[in-house]
Amino acid sequence: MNRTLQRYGLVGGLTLGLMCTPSTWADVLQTRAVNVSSTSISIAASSDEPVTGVALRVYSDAAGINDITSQFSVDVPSTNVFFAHDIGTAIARVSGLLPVTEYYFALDITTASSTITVPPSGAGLQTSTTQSIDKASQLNVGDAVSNDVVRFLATSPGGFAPVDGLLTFLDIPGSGQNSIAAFPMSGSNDEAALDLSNLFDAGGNSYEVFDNTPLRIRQWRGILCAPSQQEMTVFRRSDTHSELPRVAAATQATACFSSDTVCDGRIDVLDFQFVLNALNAQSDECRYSPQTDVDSSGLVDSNDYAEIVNRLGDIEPF
Ligand SMILES: [Ca+2]
Ligand SMILES: [Ca+2]
Repeated sequence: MNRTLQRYGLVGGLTLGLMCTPSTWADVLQTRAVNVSSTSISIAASSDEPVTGVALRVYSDAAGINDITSQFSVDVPSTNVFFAHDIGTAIARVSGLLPVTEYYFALDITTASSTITVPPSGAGLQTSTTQSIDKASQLNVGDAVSNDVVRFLATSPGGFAPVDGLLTFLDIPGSGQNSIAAFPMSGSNDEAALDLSNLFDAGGNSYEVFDNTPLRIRQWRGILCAPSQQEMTVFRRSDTHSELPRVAAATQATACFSSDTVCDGRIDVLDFQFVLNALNAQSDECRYSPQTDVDSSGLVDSNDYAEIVNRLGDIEPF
């Protein structure tokens, strides 16, 4: 059960955190390796204070002894994203890496009050392994890459106001793949565009996202939410896409059946657990995810349980 819950991100998972509240120092709430290609890896981070500086260090060893940062190009794309550092979200990227190679990372996040290194000294470094092939070369051989681009709105808790700087992640539960991550595009009505063509399978090939595949979308809200509540999770399904033309379509993705809150095609205790985690959350609170409000009443309560209980054991098609 715990393993299954972790798969869907419903209990503590792959996050690194410094939970030392109350504190006059900044806390780096989470880091996550994202947007992994054959030559680059990005590390996303969130802080509970506005970010004034980001430095990424790359190591060849898990102990953090052999610093190889100078061999590569490091930049901080979030510097150019309006409001990102102001709300405590950041992405640092290292390019020029070798394919199929494991690298180790430490991130220095500077705020007005302190500089925090993540992971902290003595803890295992964040690690990620590059993919085996270059996406561009794959495109050149004429393969149809028709996975779509999922657009997702970045709004403040409650969904009332668009917020630049919210960091949106997308992955496929159970695939074991890194998330793809994006900030809202400028001039896009505050939507993040998440290109499913940037998902890779275990062999380093483009991950073919079939129609109706469950997609997990998470958002980091930085200083807008309390540390324990800053990640919001929703689930969607990939839309039907056509193999031709070989151009990805931008889509909002498909909502999941309301009682199937974790969108795995069956109504079971997982769906119940997801709702339980958000019990009593109102739509303007950080704990609230529209996914857990089964009846869309604006409050997560026993009525939402009842919706699930009424369908318990049902499997697709609902
Ligand atoms: Ca389910
Ligand atoms: Ca409700």
